[in-house]
Amino acid sequence: TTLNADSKERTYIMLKPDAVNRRLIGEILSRFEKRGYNVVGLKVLTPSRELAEAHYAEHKERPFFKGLVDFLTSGPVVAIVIEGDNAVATARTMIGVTKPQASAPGTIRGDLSIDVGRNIIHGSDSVESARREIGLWFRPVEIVDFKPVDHAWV
Ligand code: 3AN
Repeated sequence: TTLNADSKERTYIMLKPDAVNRRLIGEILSRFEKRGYNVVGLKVLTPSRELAEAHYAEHKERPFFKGLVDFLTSGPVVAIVIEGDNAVATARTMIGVTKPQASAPGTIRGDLSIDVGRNIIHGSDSVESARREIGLWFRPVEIVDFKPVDHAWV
């Protein structure tokens, strides 16, 4: 089988403290794996305020910023780098929209959440954001150069 030119696109996925507390790590990770994506970076950590604020820097002036940072730093998150064809856009489709109640059934938020402040998962919104966020959360040595043996089954 041949790999197309986009097959190495990477996106940053983060399971927020609500997902970890609700023990949804396996449920959510499995969706990406079953879809055909490779997990090339994975760790559990409780983010510092500095890291959470840097991650959400674009929302600094929004009224919900402090609450968002309080929430993200309240407990462990799972930081994930997903790799595969069109990973950024496909992951966003799989996640749903910002408001869980507007997210279609079948999406991660649409199946697993109802509260915008507790929407369980983050996914980069562009290839450029993905590059920035992966650099923020991972050191290069923490991401593997993964060469799948065969892609015929996905
Ligand atoms: P998404 O995560 O869908 O890309 P963004 O980037 O617009 O959404 O917002 C980042 C995070 O900020 C969301 N995941 C959500 O947790 C929080 N957020 C966004 N809008 C609101 C809001 N109106 N009230 C509370 N939290 C919000």
